[in-house]
Amino acid sequence: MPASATRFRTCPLCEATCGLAIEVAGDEVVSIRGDEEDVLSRGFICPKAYGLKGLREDPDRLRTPLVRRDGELRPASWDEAFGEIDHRLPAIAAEHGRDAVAAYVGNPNAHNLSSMVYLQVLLRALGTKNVYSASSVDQMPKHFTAGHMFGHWMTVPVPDVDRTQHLLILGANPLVSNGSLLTAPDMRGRLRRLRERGGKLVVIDPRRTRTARAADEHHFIRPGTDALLLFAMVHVLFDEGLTDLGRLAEHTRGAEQVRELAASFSPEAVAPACGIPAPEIRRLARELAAAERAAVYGRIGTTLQEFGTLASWLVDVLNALTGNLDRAGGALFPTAAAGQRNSAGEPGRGRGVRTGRWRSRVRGLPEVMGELPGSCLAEEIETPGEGQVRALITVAGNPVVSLPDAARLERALAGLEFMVSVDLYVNETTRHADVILPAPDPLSRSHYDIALYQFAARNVANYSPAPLPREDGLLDESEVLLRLTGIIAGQGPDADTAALDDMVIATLAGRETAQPGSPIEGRDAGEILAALEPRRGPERVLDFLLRVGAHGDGFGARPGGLTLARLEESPHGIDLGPLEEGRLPGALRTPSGKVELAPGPITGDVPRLRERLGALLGEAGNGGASGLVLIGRRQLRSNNSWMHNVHALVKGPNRCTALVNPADADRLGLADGQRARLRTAAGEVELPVEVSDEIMPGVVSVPHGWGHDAAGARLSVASAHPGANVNLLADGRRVDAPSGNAALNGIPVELVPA
Ligand SMILES: Nc1nc2c(c(=O)[nH]1)N[C@H]1C(S)=C(S)[C@@H](COP(=O)(O)OP(=O)(O)OC[C@H]3O[C@@H](n4cnc5c(=O)[nH]c(N)nc54)[C@H](O)[C@@H]3O)O[C@H]1N2
Ligand SMILES: Nc1nc2c(c(=O)[nH]1)N[C@H]1C(S)=C(S)[C@@H](COP(=O)(O)OP(=O)(O)OC[C@H]3O[C@@H](n4cnc5c(=O)[nH]c(N)nc54)[C@H](O)[C@@H]3O)O[C@H]1N2
Ligand code: SF4
Ligand SMILES: [Mo]
Repeated sequence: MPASATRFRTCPLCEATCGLAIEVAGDEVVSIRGDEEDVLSRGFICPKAYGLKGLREDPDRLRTPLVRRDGELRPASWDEAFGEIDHRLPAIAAEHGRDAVAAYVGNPNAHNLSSMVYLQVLLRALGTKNVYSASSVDQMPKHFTAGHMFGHWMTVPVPDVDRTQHLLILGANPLVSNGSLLTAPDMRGRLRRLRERGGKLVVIDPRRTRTARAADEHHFIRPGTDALLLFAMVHVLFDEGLTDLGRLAEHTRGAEQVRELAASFSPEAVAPACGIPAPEIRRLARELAAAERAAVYGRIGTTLQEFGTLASWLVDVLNALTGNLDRAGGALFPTAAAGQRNSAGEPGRGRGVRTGRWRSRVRGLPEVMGELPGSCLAEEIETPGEGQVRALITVAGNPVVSLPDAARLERALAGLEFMVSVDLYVNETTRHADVILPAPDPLSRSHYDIALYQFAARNVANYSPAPLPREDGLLDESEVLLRLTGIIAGQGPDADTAALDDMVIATLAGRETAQPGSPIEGRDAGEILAALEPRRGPERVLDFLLRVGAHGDGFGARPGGLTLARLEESPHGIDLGPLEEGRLPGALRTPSGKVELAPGPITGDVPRLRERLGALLGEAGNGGASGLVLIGRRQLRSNNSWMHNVHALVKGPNRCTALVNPADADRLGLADGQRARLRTAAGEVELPVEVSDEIMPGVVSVPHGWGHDAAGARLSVASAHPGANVNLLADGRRVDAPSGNAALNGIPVELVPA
């Protein structure tokens, strides 16, 4: 038995970025605990962390490339795999144009340093309009509203949970999800401390979730009506003279327009549609306004729905109108140490954002943030004509389970001319690939959370080297992505990836030295590159990003500032302090130099909301033929679709159930545990019913990420607990109009005994 050692590593599984203390012996994981000294998580972890051991040891996890031969995915060498890609992919782009090759990039890329750095390089080389990602089945409305209100997609306000006295949460369950667009490990502890210091927690959710149970107050809301509720709260603020923009008044435009727009959404007008009585709505608004420091926070329930943009906008409008935006204890803008693109350039003003620079070919949905909505992917593959998608690259994504129109997407993938996937597994999606390139397991790669620290409730920086060696035969994902880039750039399967890597850093350094306001503005790029020696790969880029970042040493300009070397000496991370208030107007990049409270691309969707309000009020019941609407939920031991092959995380009772209120169960003749069929025009699934009054009458909740019974997938553990793919029920035409984000919550469904 080799001697054991403890290695510290940030958990890459969710947005909480907890510090892990991993005891290793040789190449083996002995145990995984929380790192008590981690500057952000202080020892907190959830049960998923231990799943990293199972993931490392999983015999189903890919350890060699696979290439399809005679219809079958067979083990192959890297040379064969890249050779096959080189043989087939560039030819498709050459014959049919660049847009014929699409890319879908999934959620785990956000937790992967190599992909954060090199995926953009690959996508740029592809030069296709058909870029898709998990963002459009997730947080795109947040980017859309941040972009139009503050001038940059990433300028998303984060609730200051550690200092607020009043937190209003809509459509989020951080006690289970561990927070999203809110990197704050141990939300249970943080929310408990909020209440201990006399603060109040209010939760608005169609389900009495764990978070709702830990709150002072919980209200059921009819799915998809958050924008109505929030509008009514805005209405009350104006109606009762409770608005107070405070310091931001002179840096804000459009408040008057917001008042006019809110005029028709009185609490009395929206109450019957939302299911929350008008006096309660008035009280919610008054208490928010009266609180000394308050924050409104909305997540998946408010974004993955038909009015995601309006709901996300109104969350920030409420924060602004109550004087809580950019104020300690309110909603603040983090100052991430690396890669914070929203604070580049001259402070206070900028070019703002543009959407719709191109449109999807079939449905004409606008591009947002350089990508098209995932809801369009199936039709872009299936619909013949110029610009049809004929080849697809997926990196760390499982669109067959994550996107709407799952059945149609399966058919579409099966009909592609060529498909390449970079993944850990042969799963529901990658089983359609012609070549699968394996990624190393998370514990054999280094980590720095470039993405999630942009949304952290405290400014921190933490780098961890790989705790364990990479298994023989696997490549770092940076190498995989650069070789793919080489192929696409016409350099063949053996491109000089070291030279490509040199180009990546030289480009970054060149751009930064030309950037007004940068700490290295006007410096010689060659001198900067020399200072990064002898680092290579993702670490070289990370060192660069840290040093030019807000807390960096500016390559000598700010002695004592952050460098990667300093982080290497700090295995538990470096605490950079609480979020700062007063970042506005400096952090703004709008052309006006103001916070735009009523941007046209957002307010243009208000008439659609008004129409919906009319329809809801006119309707006798709600939902589909059974009077039901479908929503999702997350579960502690799941991670979207991909940790279900780890036995420790899936053992026990079937979790993929339909939660139904007793009143609905009675009405439909369903008993707890009975199997039932959920049906929409898009598809049908069968699953057991769980009867509980924690779910609002008229609503049924089913978790996503299941449905692991696909032929040809290689998931021996998951296939024994398959569950059903809830996105078989989702119609891809239901989207949030402005952002194109899918509306996977609030789907009218029919529920019948099986
Ligand atoms: N354990 C675990 N943690 C995860 C994940 C996981 O799969 N498992 N996934 C990670 C990812 S990718 C993300 S994006 C985050 C998401 O993090 P959260 O947003 O906190 O995720 P959910 O638990 O899905 O919470 C969404 C809540 O919205 C409610 N809801 C549904 N429709 C509506 C509506 O119309 N209005 C309102 N007000 N509420 C509604 C649901 O009942 C649910 O309680 O979680 C991350 N963390
Ligand atoms: N109905 C419904 N649908 C939803 C949601 C919902 O709430 N309801 N939530 C949506 C949300 S918020 C999200 S984020 C999406 C997630 O959607 P996706 O990102 O498409 O799916 P994941 O389940 O996260 O799958 C990730 C894939 O990455 C692979 N992987 C993991 N780590 C690595 C790695 O380091 N490298 C590589 N190359 N591969 C890796 C896994 O094996 C898996 O195949 O699902 C969305 N879909
Ligand atoms: S909460 Fe998220 S980051 Fe923390 S241990 Fe669990 S999965 Fe990992
Ligand atoms: Mo997500």
